[in-house]
Amino acid sequence: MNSRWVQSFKYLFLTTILATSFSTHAVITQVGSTAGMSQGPYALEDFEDASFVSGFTASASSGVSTVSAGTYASGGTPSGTSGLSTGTFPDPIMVAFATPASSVGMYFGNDDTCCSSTFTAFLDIFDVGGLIGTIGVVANMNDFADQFIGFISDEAVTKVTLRYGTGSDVGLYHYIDDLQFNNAGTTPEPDPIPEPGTLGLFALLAGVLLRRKTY
Ligand SMILES: [Ca+2]
Ligand SMILES: [Ca+2]
Repeated sequence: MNSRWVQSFKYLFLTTILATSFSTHAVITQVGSTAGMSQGPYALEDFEDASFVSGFTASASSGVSTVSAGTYASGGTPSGTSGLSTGTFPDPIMVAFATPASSVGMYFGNDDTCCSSTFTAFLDIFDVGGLIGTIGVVANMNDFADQFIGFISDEAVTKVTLRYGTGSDVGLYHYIDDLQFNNAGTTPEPDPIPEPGTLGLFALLAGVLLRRKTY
């Protein structure tokens, strides 16, 4: 085997490794408002009563319940007069889906300066195999549930967990409202976006063509 083919083989090997390793990653795109939730239709739960829409289960280690937006979020609410919080604090809220979703979002609040100077609200995103991504929003610390955290994904998501900071280092009740989620099985995939795996293949082909021209 001459040196040209040895070099080509090395290049092919490395590019294939890169393409394979990157192409398994989920493409999760964070959206900043409900307007960016483009994989509808969505189910919406406004937590105005204890009878929730079907398709999800909310839980926390200390339990969850609907609570007063006036008490927990100084009345700053995206809907009605109540939201969802936990039995004790701090305690992250997990939302699991009966049928996998590819897009989930919610408002969060109780970002009260009483008990924290600043924190980031994180949403951990899981599929059947475990954690596939995390998105975050820096809280504006006005107590209101006036910030949205959400995403669209190219992978089916089985559950999400909302946590303030690490989930245990912010002395506040986690509080959410207007949870929305879709059904990954009946919604179209997002517009095709070149994935790193695809880019790697292009790089490989470009490299081969360049080499052919060079020699
Ligand atoms: Ca509400
Ligand atoms: Ca706020």
